Amino acid sequence: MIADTTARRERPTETATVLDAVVVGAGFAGMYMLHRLRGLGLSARVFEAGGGVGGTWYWNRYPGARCDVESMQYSFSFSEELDQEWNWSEKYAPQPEILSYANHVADRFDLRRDIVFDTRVIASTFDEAAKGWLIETDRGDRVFAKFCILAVGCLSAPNRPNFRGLEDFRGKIYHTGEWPHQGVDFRGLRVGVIGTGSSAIQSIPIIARQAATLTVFQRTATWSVPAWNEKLTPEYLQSAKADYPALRAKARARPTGFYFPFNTQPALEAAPDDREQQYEEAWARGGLPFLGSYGDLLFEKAANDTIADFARRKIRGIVKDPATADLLCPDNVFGCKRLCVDTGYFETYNLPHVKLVDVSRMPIERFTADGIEVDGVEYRLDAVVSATGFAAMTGSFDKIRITGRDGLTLSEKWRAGPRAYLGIASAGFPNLFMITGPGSPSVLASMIQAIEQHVDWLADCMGHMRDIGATSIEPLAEDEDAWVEHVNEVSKVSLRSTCSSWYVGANIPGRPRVFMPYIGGFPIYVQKCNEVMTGGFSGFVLE
Ligand code: N01
Repeated sequence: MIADTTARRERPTETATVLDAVVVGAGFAGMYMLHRLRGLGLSARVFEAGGGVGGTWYWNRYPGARCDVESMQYSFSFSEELDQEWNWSEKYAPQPEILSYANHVADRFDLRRDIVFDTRVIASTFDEAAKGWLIETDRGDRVFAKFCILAVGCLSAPNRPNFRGLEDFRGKIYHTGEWPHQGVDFRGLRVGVIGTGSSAIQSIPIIARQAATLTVFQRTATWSVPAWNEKLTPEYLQSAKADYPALRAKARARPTGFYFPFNTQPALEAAPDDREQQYEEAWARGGLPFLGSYGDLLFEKAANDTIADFARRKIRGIVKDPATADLLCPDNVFGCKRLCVDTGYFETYNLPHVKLVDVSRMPIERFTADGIEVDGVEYRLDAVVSATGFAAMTGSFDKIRITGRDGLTLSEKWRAGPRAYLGIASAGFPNLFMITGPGSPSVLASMIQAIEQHVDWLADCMGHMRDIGATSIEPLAEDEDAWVEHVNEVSKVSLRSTCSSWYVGANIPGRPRVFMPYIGGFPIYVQKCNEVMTGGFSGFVLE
């Protein structure tokens, strides 16, 4: 039985509304877009499937959910007053606090009056004659807008593997990305967790504290670094805020869009003892910056082997049972998949009621009425947590029937992989924009900084169109092709393109294998976007 997470409020249907812009999604991207559209004096409406703002942080309420970018940097930078008035309580903010922040932003900028909640956009169709979009929702709304802006998120379409026998299972199944708002009480239950990505490694230690037994089904072992999360002191907050704009500027200058100490020296040029010390110190600081220990870790396999060896030794040092430790040691490139940041993940496997089941060679065979069967063995379970991730980058677009020129749908156009100029717009779909779309740094940068850059660019673009009296904008196919080619070429330089991650769509059978985010670095990407703008929107046709 799949757990239900939402209840919808009643409201009248809209059928004759005409707007300058419709924004799909009220996560951080949709909220800031609405704010900028209002600033331009444009009429706008946001449709949001959830019952509140916050996007990812609205849906992902699983135990232990928190950010892996330091909270002082995981926030909007567009308002110095907002920066100064908000106080984060921990180095890595927990999900409830990030959701409170999203609600605070919505209230502070009076956003809610233009957001329609509990409403999913199901179709968006280009009207050639009117040069605009007809947007349809699952509540029967039909709204016309000149611009349609997709702020649908990169990790928002849950991946629910179609295991045999799912409907036979008598217990409850919860997806981490659609967690019940009232929470789940696992006390006394035999719980199974499928998956060992970020969502799983954050929730497993906490579920283990409640459950009678916990069985983790692992297909691929995960690289994870301790968070060493801590409370933020008033003194720290004060010193960080003393020159917040400088911190923001330093962050924007980094390939990741967030700031942390980064050692550009190659690992292969360091003496083994120095390297060991460097890794020890970086491990003691913890988090994603561990990957910044040396400059060549994601470019040279031999360099990567040094950090992978170190991390495997750490896992073996934590996990007492050697067979379990072996299973938990990844054999792929360190940081190839999104690196996880944990609190007590590996330690959890030392608990007597926690068991790890390898499903790499023998996959989950089926669900039974009483549990999950692997390799002829039935694991008896009362509840299952599906931490199986998302149809990343394109899944949220696929959920909407987006029809552009000549009846072509975006899903058809993207069948062999996403194609978008700068990850912002796609040829054949005039006046349709995507925020942090495939082909932009998006998930490889700090999401809020990536969102702000896109929204600012789009607002400037729409303001420019208004000033020159243009009513339509669309990328040129040859510029889009060149950009997509460039995104692919750049990805080959990084070891990140070498493993079966969601970056390349390989977590879900049947998806095309294409490296989707732009890995050339945030500042280079920003420079390209700025050049396009100062060059009179080169690569776009404006009419
Ligand atoms: O999803 P994932 P996630 N049988 O795709 C396994 C962000 N995020 O929700 O690796 C068995 O990473 C799958 O196995 P494999 C962050 O960017 C951030 O954890 O494909 N197992 C994998 O172990 C992150 O990267 C935070 O072999 C199956 C797991 O399920 C992204 O969201 C927190 C399976 C899915 O892992 C996604 O993370 C949470 C099957 N049929 C998320 N199908 C922060 O800290 C899938 N799996 C900010």
